[in-house]
Amino acid sequence: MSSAHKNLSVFSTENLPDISERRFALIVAEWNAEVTEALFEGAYQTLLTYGAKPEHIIRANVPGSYELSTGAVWFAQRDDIDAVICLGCVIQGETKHNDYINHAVAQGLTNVSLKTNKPVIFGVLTPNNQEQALDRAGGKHGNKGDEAAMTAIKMLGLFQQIQ
Ligand code: DLZ
Repeated sequence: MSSAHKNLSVFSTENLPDISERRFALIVAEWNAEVTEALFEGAYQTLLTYGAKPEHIIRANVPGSYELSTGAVWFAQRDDIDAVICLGCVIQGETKHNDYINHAVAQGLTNVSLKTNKPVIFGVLTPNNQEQALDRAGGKHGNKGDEAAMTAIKMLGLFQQIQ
């Protein structure tokens, strides 16, 4: 397994679905852009590695992680989108601002997924500092963007299996 995909070792990569005709929206928060760009690269490359076509992957930026839920519902409601992957990084600050954002996004993305009956993936890092974030965005703990993309692929496979 390549080092870029080492965090995917938590997943079995057997029996993955054919995603060559699946369409994905990748929504990326602009706050902490160094981190979220690395998450995007990881997610994008993982989708390509497992068979998605570049022309089937749409990217949209939102200002901050709080806006991920709104971006997610706009894309998940579209008939031509099969899964939405949301990427953000909320770094702990001196106030509880991060807690409010994290809870709102987690709840918001859950609601979007249940409302639209599509995989909506929570690819949001919630680290204490920038170093912890970079460790999880291509650093020593792998890239959680890869993991978010693999989660979307797995959920599409599960949905296909149970139909
Ligand atoms: C305001 C804010 C703060 C303090 N920190 C972050 C952060 O670490 N990561 C992030 O993605 N967004 C942050 N934001 C912006 C909010 O997500 C949101 O964009 C604003 O509150 C406007 O709704």
